[in-house]
Amino acid sequence: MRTYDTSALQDLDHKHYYHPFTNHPDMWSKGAHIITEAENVYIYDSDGNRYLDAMSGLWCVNIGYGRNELAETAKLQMEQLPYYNSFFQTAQLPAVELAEMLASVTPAGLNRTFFGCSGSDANDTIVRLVRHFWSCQGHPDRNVIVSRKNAYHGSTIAGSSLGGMSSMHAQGGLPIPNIRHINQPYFYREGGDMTPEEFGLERARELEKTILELGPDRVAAFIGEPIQGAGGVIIPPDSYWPEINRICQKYDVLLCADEVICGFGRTGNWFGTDTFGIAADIMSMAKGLSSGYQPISAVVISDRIGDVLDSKGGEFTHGYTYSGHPVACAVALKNLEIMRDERIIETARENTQDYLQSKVALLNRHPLVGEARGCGFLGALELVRNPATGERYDDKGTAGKTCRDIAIGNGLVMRAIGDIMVFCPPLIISRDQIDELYRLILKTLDQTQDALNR
Ligand code: PXG
Repeated sequence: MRTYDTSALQDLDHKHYYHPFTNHPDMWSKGAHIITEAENVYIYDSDGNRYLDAMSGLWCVNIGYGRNELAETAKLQMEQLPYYNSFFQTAQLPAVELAEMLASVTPAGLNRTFFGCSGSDANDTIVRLVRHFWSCQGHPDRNVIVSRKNAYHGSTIAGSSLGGMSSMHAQGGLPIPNIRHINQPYFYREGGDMTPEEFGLERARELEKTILELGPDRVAAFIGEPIQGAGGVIIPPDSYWPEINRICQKYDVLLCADEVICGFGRTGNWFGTDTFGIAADIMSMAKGLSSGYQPISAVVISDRIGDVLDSKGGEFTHGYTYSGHPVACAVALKNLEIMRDERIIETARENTQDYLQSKVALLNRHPLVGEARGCGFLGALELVRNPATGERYDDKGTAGKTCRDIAIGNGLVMRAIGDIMVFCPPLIISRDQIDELYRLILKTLDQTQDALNR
């Protein structure tokens, strides 16, 4: 493995690079961790160290690293047409083909796609699109979007407003008006004495209460991640999504599924909406759409919405220079062709998903773990001082940070969300690699507990 002058790179980084979601002084005390290469489920740093990347980059490299067909596709597309736009009645081949592919893999009735470059901008598009949908039918006041606390829908102004992260709202004067946040279906911490079923219904019915409080003629849409990813892999009880479906249908509130993490196999099916039976009118997607090989996002809309926009919407005054970028679309299309032709999602579901989840279940026995939960290729561990009571070590996320740093030292990338450790390996992870992941997690938990008790 090639190595680099790490400290020289870290100096340059320190001087010139302002990072996303980073406490810079904290990072500088050890130096940025510089990643230089990747293959399959492994990444390598500038010193040549290897890590099992149980985060798939940032929840996105679903088909794994090193698929040269994607590089080849990008090269050919750059040679043929590196850029053209989709504004003002033009289109490019890869965008048209990708839109058709998305119609074929998404649920019936979702057949048209608007392209962007990130999950955040996809959700911005949703805000403008659903408000325009109601406005062009004579309901400009039907503009409230209901979301959840602790949801993550991106980092742009509208994306972070939709999101329910209080630390994000604290910066930049957010949220924007007419976004309402209801409680999340987080059973482990908020379920109290209820059964999961009862709790799921109760949390879903907060949507109904909010609709009735505002008046159904004010509520444009509800948005939710099938499973909240960045919120800590919050898996709703089975009763939750059917009740949300019922409520949205009853009050004609558009149901928007944020599939940015859950899409493209992460929950064991093509989409989280398939896994949970969500009757979505709109889906936003990014990440696994190109397995992270190119920045691209998509908003797929129902035929009903498309028909209204066609007949009443006039020009949609929204778009990005790189909407439908030919290189990004070509790479995403190739990624989806590989997923479809190699049956990556189905094979993972049949061969490795249950095996991975059986290991997750075993982690419930570890004395540092209050709850280990998972779904498909997502896992989460609630780190606690006392598993019987769920008591945390502190409210500063010390256990999570300690665990993450120890994991890195052990050659494992997991993410700490407060004291919840999360992981989401590439779908192509093998059984042997799952064994390796499990061993590394156990070793890391043991060492973390020692460090915390010291
Ligand atoms: N929706 C969801 C559900 C996401 O997880 C976005 C939208 C925004 O996508 P872009 O491409 O604009 O980043 C995301 C992104 C984390 C973390 O803390 C998660 C994301 C991004 C960065 C960090 O785990 N998810």
